Amino acid sequence: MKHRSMKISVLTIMFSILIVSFTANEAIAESVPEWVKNNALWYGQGNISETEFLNAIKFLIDNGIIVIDSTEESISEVMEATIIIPNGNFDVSSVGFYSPLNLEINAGTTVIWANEDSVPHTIQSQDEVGKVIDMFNSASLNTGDRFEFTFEESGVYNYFCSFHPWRVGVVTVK
Ligand SMILES: [Cu+2]
Repeated sequence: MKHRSMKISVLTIMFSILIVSFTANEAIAESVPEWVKNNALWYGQGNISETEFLNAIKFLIDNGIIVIDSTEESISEVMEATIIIPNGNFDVSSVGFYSPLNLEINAGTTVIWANEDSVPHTIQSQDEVGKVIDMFNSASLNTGDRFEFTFEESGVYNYFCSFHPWRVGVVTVK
C-alpha cells in the first residue's frame, strides 16, 4: 500500500511536467498517442514497470511532443567571424584582398581581423565618403596580431588601412 502511494506521487509529478509543456504548446498536446496515455494509467495502477512508463515519456521527447527548453544553450553560443589580412596585403599591385572582402554577418557578431601579412596594418572605420570615423579603430597590428569589434546594429560598414589606404573592405550586418 505504501509502495503504491509512492508510485502515484511520482505519476503526479510526471503529469505536472506534461501540463507545463502542453500549456506552452497546446497544439502539440493533441498529439500524445493513446498508448502513452494508457501507459500512464497502467503505471499508476501498478500494471506496468517504471521502465515501460519512462520509455513512453522518452517517446514523447524523441518525437518532439515534449519540447525540452534549450534557451540556456543558445544564449551561451558565441557568434564570431574572422577577416584575414593576407600575406601581400600591403602590396598595391598584389591581389592580397581582405578575406572576405565583404563579410556578411548577423547583428551581435564579433568580427576578428587577423594580420597574416609580413608588415603591420591598421583597421579604421570610414563613413560613406571615406572619412575616418570613431567606431572601430585599431592600433597598429603586427604580424599575428588580432583586432576585434562587435557589430550590434545592422548596416554597411566600410573600413581601410591607414598605412595602405588602397586596402578597403566592407562588413555588412543583416
Ligand atoms: Cu595596411
